[in-house]
Amino acid sequence: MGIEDYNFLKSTLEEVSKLQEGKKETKNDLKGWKKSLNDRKEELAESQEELEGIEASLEAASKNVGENVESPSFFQKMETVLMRSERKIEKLEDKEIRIEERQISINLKFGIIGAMTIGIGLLMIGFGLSRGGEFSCGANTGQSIPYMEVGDGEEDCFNGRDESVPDGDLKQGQQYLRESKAILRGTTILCLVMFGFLLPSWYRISKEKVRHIEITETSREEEEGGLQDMHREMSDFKELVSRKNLLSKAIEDSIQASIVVEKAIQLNNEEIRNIDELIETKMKSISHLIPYSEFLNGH
Ligand SMILES: [Ca+2]
Repeated sequence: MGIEDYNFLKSTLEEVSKLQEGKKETKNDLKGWKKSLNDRKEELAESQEELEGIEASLEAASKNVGENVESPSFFQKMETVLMRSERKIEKLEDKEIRIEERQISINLKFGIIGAMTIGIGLLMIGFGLSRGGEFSCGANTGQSIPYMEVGDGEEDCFNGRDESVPDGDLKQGQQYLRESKAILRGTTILCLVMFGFLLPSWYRISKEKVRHIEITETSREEEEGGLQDMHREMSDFKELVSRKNLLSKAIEDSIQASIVVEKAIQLNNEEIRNIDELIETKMKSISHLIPYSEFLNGH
């Protein structure tokens, strides 16, 4: 072998060695790309599975509601329903307040009537007692006794005047006494009748009001519960729809990225093929310098 042949052989072998190194690097790159493609495919499968689940839930919900729960018209309708429910709750609250106010005013009225009855009763009792009056035992004695004790057979005045009054005075005293008793009896009956009427009426009306408040409260609580449920349902739907949109976007992006990765893999494969061809060409160019090279090349 001449020096030129030797130099050519040496430089070609060096080039081949460099090419092989390059091929190794490209193969490493290829491995990386393939792994990335695999990861993306796994991710994609997961996203698609989740998306299918969400779509199934939305479909079931739509069937349940009888309308497409993803449509803006459905959300608008729901908003209207929610607003109506809120207004109803406000109205019920107003009603409760009104009933309570009325109850307070009724209590006040009954209180006033009751107080007036008691007042009138007391006035009448006072009047009745004063009609019963006092009997003067005589201007000079300064003593007086209740009319009831006049002419009862027992001397109550020191001077015994109560048992020796003229018949006319006695009759007058007894007349006073009768009137006094009649007024007291009348007052008692009046008070009994008034309270006999007032108390049951007040009790009945109050009970009715309390019942009204309870009914209003119950329907308000029911309405509030329904409103809460609707709010929860709405936010669930919204969350599902937004998650669905996010997933759809992610899947689209993932598909685009996979296409890019597949392209890179294709390019790497082409590069490896090119390197192989180059190595073969180089080896062929020196094969006449290597004895038994056909065996080394595997021929
Ligand atoms: Ca007497």
